[in-house]
Amino acid sequence: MEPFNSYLNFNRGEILSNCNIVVRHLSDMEGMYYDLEATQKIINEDDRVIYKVYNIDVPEKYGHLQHCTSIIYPGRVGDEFHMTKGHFHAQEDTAEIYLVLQGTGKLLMQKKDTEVKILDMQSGSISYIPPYWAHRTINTGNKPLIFFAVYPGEAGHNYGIIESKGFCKLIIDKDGQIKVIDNPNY
Ligand code: M6P
Ligand code: ZN
Repeated sequence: MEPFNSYLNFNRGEILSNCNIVVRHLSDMEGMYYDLEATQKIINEDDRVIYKVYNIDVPEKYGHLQHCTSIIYPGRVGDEFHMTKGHFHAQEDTAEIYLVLQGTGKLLMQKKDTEVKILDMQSGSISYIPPYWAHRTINTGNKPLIFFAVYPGEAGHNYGIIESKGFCKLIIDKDGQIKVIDNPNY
């Protein structure tokens, strides 16, 4: 394989070459926000885009490094802030790094024994997600949250556990304050 450059628009988070783009509407995340009524209402109205991921094409193999940008648009579903689905790595002993370019948010992480860690995300923050921690990103601000991620080629995504149980904590807007609460459905 030959070396190559890609180009990132720092303001918009878009990568213009060598890329595949994942667009996640709310309907792609049904059941992941705890307010099911609010979810259904939004899906029926405009099924808004919650986030996009610009993935640079690299072989999903040991020795390579996957890298991408994610853009989480600001907003809430009910009182829960816009967020990614969240995942464990299919190859669980693989780590990941997030570098925030713009916006503010939280990085919610959880191990299988339900130990939880939440880190702040803001422009310039570099978060290290060690092996074995599931990770979800939440936009708690009123601008897009844009971050760059790098992880091992073979890591893969395991969504199953999160799709069925979610995380044990939720991050919500309570009267204009960012609050971490227990997930009533966990
Ligand atoms: C980050 C990385 C990607 C991931 C994306 C969206 O950019 O962790 O691997 O795909 O966030 O998160 P999710 O896949 O959980 O929807
Ligand atoms: Zn990951």
